[in-house]
Amino acid sequence: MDDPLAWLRPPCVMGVLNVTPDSLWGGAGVLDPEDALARLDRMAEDGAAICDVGAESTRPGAEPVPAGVQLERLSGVLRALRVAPAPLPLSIDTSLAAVAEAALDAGAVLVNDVTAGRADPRLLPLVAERGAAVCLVHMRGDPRTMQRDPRYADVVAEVRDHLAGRLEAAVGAGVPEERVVLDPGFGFGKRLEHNLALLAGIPRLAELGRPVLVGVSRKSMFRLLLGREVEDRVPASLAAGLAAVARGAAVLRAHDVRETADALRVWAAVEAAAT
Ligand code: HH2
Repeated sequence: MDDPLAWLRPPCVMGVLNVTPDSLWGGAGVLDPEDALARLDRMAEDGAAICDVGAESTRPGAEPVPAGVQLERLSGVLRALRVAPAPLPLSIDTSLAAVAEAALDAGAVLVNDVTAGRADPRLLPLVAERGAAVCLVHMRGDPRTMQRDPRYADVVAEVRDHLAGRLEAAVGAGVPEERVVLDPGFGFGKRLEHNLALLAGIPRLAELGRPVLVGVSRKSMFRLLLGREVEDRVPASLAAGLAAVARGAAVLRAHDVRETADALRVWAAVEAAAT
């Protein structure tokens, strides 16, 4: 495969397409191929650099979804890609090699694994073998347990050390360092104060030398900070995303692609005027 991170021009947007019945926000349910393509077209038009397709909710308390069920949910998207190439690069949000493999077969360039290769030992070798890229995410425990009283002495140092270790594991499995993106995993085993410290600490995470991806879109940290419910969290998501980009984040994972892309364009225009 050509450079699987060629789409990554910081700062840019990773749009979210959840083919799930139970996601945090905007779960599309199972899509038929036509609807899938329409969603992808819209996301490309709205300004996403890549689309992250997921068939398993990883919200706090969610149960793991077996590979067979994930593949069934993805079948419409995968069938659509057999008929027409996707209008933008695709990422697959999964921890299971069998699901990642089907998406890579259909042309995905990135595997977004919230367990950073810990859930399925075959995942990182698969990424290496296929010349794909991988997003390694920090998570405490698993979605069922991660929000049970998470504690850190220094959350930024602990997340950075964990990501450094997972980066080493990926390289050990044969994934070139240049194909790795790192993500501190907002909401994955963190309290509000941890999420805020990680946003502020992005420069220390960027010291690892890899692009930092930030997924704060509509997360419950905004209920804790502002009292806003999920349907009312767009302004908060944009503000947190811009704060992250101002500190060096390269990619914003977002449900609201148009709004996020607009915010980034304004930010980039101001940056350009300043130099
Ligand atoms: N957050 C979610 C899912 N995948 N991947 C990365 N790299 N970073 C994230 O922060 C991240 C992620 C959870 O959000 P969402 O997909 O909207 O919800 P759900 O897991 O319920 O489908």
